Amino acid sequence: MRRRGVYVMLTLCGVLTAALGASFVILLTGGRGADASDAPTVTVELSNGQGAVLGNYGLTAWTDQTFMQFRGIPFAEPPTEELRFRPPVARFPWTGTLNALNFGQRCPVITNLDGLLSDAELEDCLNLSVYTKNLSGSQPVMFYIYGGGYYNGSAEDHPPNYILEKDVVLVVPQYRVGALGWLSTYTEDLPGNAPIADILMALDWVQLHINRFGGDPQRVTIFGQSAGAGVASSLLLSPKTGDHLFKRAIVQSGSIFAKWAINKDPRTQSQRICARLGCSRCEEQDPLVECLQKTKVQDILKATTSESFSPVVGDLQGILPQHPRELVKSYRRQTPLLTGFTQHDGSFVLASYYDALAAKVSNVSSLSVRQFSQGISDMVNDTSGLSDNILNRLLFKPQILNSHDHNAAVPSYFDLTSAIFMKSPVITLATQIYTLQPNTPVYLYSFDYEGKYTRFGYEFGNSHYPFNGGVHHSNDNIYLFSTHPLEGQDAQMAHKMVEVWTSFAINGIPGELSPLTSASGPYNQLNLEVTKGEDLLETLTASIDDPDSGRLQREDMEF
Ligand SMILES: *[C@@H]1O[C@H](CO)[C@@H](O)[C@H](O)[C@H]1NC(C)=O
Ligand SMILES: *[C@@H]1O[C@H](CO)[C@@H](O)[C@H](O)[C@H]1NC(C)=O
Ligand SMILES: *[C@@H]1O[C@H](CO)[C@@H](O)[C@H](O)[C@H]1NC(C)=O
Ligand SMILES: *[C@@H]1O[C@H](CO)[C@@H](O)[C@H](O)[C@H]1NC(C)=O
Ligand SMILES: CC(=O)N[C@H]1CO[C@H](CO)[C@@H](O)[C@@H]1O
Repeated sequence: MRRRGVYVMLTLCGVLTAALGASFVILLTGGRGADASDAPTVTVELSNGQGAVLGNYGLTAWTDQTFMQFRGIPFAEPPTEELRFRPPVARFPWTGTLNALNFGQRCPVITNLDGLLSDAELEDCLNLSVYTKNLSGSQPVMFYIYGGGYYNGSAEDHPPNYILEKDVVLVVPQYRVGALGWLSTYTEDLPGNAPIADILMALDWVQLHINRFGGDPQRVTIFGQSAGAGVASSLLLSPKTGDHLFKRAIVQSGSIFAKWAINKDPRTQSQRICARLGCSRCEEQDPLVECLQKTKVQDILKATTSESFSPVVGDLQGILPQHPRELVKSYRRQTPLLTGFTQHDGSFVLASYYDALAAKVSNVSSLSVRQFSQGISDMVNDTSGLSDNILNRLLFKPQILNSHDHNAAVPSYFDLTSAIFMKSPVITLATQIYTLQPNTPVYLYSFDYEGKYTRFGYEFGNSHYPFNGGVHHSNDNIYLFSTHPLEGQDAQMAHKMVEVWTSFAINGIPGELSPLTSASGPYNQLNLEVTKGEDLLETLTASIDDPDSGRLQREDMEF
């Protein structure tokens, strides 16, 4: 059965609304950290009398260098009971040595709950993992903010064995996901954006302790992908982010300017969930809070599988006091930025949409191309309709629009979904920041490499779709985190990606990439070779302009 989170409601007249955050089936694979139960260990004394942590060793993927790994270092108290939904509370110092040989619990996700654990144990997930080759060095720090549609993700899913080939320290913090993190009523008990506060606390932890791991607290680069890109770009815009916390930022495949990145009405959502949990007087604050704080983790997760979660504007912590459109106007940070998307970054939205549609109408081809594409545009609800109309006009050949020739329309569907959900929000972030800070480098990329592995249909398979995934959402991460057994050109691509990402962290220059010199370009096509494109708007029609776009269609399959 498809996950209920792929939540797209379709009315018969073809109007589509989507709780898009949850339709983000972000694709992660299990971690592949070294199993080193009887291997030698290493102890690091944290700063400020915090106590010590015990780690062990791993090997890098390509040259078998030894690195040290400290997995599951707690940085906050368990956000459970009255701390649930609240801003994180810094971890009380421990005495002696804490075992950091294993990843801590991932923050609760319905598919990954250990039924034997208490809620306090399940919610005790605010851990971070540190990987380093040299405890006495002063190396650049890369701080990764995972994706997972704001409802999933963990440190364990992001093995370090490629990135540690380079002389950097990698930190992967966990942050709260789903209802347990994002629910808000704009009140002290549920102030909103708790997961962003988790990340800010982990960044504070880095400032305090990372030198003990051979990291330079003055050279921190944050990087985040998908939902993690939403969080990373929020940090850039937030007045709560101290300038000292990081020096550079990488924002992969998404930004806070996307429709899916902001939760419009969290208060109503909280009341709806409260009612679904069988609690009463959900419209009143005290019973609502009591209900949400006392309900068991598992029941909250069960009641919210079809809800979507994301950051909120106007949280009581002041993290996003205004809409990003407003916040960006006073943007003053001089933080070099590397941002971009995959060539077919929206094809997973197309896939979710296709599934939802297929569940609703027995024969998707009975809809015209125009009706099909209108359903995609309606997800973002541009009330003037101007952008929908222009997109239809530009992306589809007129004779195709009223036809049922969906195979011929596939490249247009790819561009439509990619532009709306990923490319446009990224381009907006890049160009707005460039325009306000033209002397701070902004690099924009399109990740164009098609290798053996893909995250297309990672969870449920992809063979039932009448199209391929192309350079799918999250495929860039296949070359940054060691989740797949890469060979040949795929391994070469991983070398390339690691080189570009780490050199940006090390010296602020991402290999041979060219920075924007105007708000229209140039941009960089990331492949085995990096090539330069003149006008970044070209990326919006990458599929229809591609002479080889026929490979995206599965001709043998009917829509
Ligand atoms: C679209 O926006 C209008 C006006 O803001 C609103 O009334 C309507 O409910 C929205 N529809 C969807 C599907 O979000
Ligand atoms: C969350 O991610 C894990 C690891 O990739 C996966 O096994 C699990 O199915 C995902 N859960 C959901 C609800 O998508
Ligand atoms: C670790 O870093 C220190 C300080 O930069 C350096 O002197 C030392 O040689 C490094 N050790 C290794 C094993 O690279
Ligand atoms: C689905 O609809 C298309 C277009 O109306 C039609 O050509 C096709 O025969 C239909 N397929 C089935 C299985 O009904
Ligand atoms: C491996 C592990 O679970 N580490 C820690 C994760 O965080 C919790 C609380 O923050 C600790 O209790 C665990 O020891």
